[in-house]
Amino acid sequence: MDFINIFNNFKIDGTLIDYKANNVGHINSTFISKVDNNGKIEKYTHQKINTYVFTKPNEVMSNIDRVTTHIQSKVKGLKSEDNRCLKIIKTNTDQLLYCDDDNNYWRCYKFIDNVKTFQKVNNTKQAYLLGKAVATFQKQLSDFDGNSLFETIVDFHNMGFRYNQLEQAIEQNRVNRASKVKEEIDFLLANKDRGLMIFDLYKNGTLKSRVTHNDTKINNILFSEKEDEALCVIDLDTVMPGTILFDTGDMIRTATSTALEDEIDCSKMKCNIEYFKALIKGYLEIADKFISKVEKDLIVESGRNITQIMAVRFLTDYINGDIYYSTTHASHNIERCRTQIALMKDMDLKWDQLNNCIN
Ligand code: ADP
Ligand code: GN1
Ligand code: MG
Repeated sequence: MDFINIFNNFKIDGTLIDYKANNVGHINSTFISKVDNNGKIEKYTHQKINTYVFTKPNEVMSNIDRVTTHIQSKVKGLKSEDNRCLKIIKTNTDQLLYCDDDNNYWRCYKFIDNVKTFQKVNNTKQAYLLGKAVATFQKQLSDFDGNSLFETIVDFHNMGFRYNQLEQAIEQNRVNRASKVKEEIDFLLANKDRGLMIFDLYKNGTLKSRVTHNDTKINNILFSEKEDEALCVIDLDTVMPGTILFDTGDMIRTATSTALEDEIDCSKMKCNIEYFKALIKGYLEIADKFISKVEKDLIVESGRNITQIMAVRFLTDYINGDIYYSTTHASHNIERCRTQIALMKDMDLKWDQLNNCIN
């Protein structure tokens, strides 16, 4: 990869002085660069879009361009407004993407500096702020026409489709891993029917179609340095029409986890009720004004549901030989699957307590 060539293709004033990879996400390749602009240090994020996952990068960028323009109009005039929304830097030829000689698609954002990111929630305040940020994002886009967005990954949260992928992976058993994970397969197949419910209610119109983020895990949220606000929801590749339960689900999954997604010791993975309470308090302070009764009644179910879909997707990728998510070692995806199953089981043990928090 010739980073300097990539850098030179974007409209950036100043001299590149440093760049380094950021390996936090599971999908794109992210680089943070530092530029000296007449003595002022400025930072940028360059990302190589994973075109195995996002087969139409132009459609992804068209969505992000329109969504960020919309959110920018909502945060105009607020304190630290530049930190509240991603800002795309265009190419020298005014395009949203640069395609390099190897046919890799690159985009660039202004790096949002002086913020913090977390891999898991460490206290109730962070959970509360995360809930508020997700509801604020939904509110900011509540007047955006979702039908005009491209569906960047078709059937992304369609549980039936994800189970078909799992069943196909088991049948093909390409790398002979299926027999090693019988326990996980059995658990997830036993949970299939319940898991289908939310998507079925969305498809039959009981759950309203709205603009959703679809990847509201904690490390996609930027917090202020003082940790008194969650400023910005990033990673907008999957902003599409959906039910808001996809977003409540993923924030519950990641904000209530007592361990990292890839913790090896699953006994450490529990659902933290105090974090859940704080998260929902923050979320409902804003979302209670626009969510319906049926959506609210399914909030706890959404947490279990999105945790389940992640378990299914990690297991599928493990059985397929790690072709979708980035992994650092051969058992990475199955470790991720196991933590998600552990979290589902602990949610089940605490089911009544969780539901009581909503009411
Ligand atoms: P992925 O799709 O691979 O998860 P993300 O867009 O979430 O990629 O970026 C990965 C990480 O890079 C984020 O979790 C965040 O820490 C950092 N990051 C990305 N873009 C920015 C930005 N504009 N400002 C600050 N940090 C960013
Ligand atoms: C991926 O891109 P990243 O790392 O924020 C994935 C999400 C999963 C998540 C699990 C496009 O998110 O759906 O929830 O990993 N994104 C895509 O950690 O598949
Ligand atoms: Mg991300």
